[in-house]
Amino acid sequence: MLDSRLTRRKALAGLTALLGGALAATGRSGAAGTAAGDVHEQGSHADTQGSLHAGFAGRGRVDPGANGFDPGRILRDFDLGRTRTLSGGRTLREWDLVAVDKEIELAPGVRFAAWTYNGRVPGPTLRCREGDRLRINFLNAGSHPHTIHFHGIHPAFMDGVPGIGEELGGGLVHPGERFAYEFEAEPFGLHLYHCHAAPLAAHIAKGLYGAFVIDPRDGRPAADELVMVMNGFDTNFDGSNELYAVNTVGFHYLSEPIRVRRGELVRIYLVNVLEFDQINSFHVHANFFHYFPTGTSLTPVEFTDTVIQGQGQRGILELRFPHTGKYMFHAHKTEFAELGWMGFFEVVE
Ligand SMILES: [Cu+2]
Repeated sequence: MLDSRLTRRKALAGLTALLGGALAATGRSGAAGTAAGDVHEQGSHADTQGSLHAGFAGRGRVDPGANGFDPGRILRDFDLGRTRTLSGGRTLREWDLVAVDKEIELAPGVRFAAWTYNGRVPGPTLRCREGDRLRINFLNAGSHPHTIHFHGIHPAFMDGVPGIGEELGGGLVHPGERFAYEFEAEPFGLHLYHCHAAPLAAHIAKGLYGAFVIDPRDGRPAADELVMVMNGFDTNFDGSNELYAVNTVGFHYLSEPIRVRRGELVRIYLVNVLEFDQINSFHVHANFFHYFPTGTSLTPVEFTDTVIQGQGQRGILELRFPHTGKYMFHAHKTEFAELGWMGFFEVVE
């Protein structure tokens, strides 16, 4: 269950200690020392750093089997749905999404009563091609009314907003009810979907969201493609987040770095669904990337190493790593980084 006693500060101290453990386990004790220094400054248990490490080390790691999803796999898990060709040659692409309540583990020992699409947070990364006909069969098997609101271009009654299109079965979908969202895939780019039931912040913060990729008709250049949904969790219902992450599990990519190949094009689909905080950011060390806001143009607008996104903003990053080794990536809002939103790329030959 939720640990209502987990305050933001306690989370910081505990997770920073966890970070130390994770880094020590991968032989990066120098960075762990830096983290311990932060604990020191927060007036926490710096003199018991060793025992804190031992305490968290004893709790082990988040078990992907128990959670039912693995951030290491979510990265490259694109759900293309079921397809068939309609008369006229068009593709109908179809998915089944089920809203279910589910307790998940966000960091070792930190549990959260989430609301999920298909039992995972973020929900499946839905991927299609510009011009496809899309059908999303939604079943609400959760305990509260929900919807699926897609970003993109579509008619009002397919918008997943309470009160709109309810005479046609749309709008709010009550527990036990179904609705099929159907619309064209447009425009190409990187979008998202999320529940739009009220109170909106609560329904999003509980975990009802996912990435939605519409490929251009002619595709994009071949690349190692990664989905990163930047999120956070209010574990004590105080209206602010106690833990930040990419793809839900704090520090996951610190202990299990994302392996990429030297010189290969890496394409990151970066989505910010963070509630309660006004901005989020992504920074990569020792490298620069081309940035395509919302992915709606094939021409990048920026060559940078840091990008800021407000809630609901997203963009595509393209980069190559010229050197092997381990490179950090993290929110450049350092508080978020220290509360879980940091990781490593491990560049190999
Ligand atoms: Cu909802």
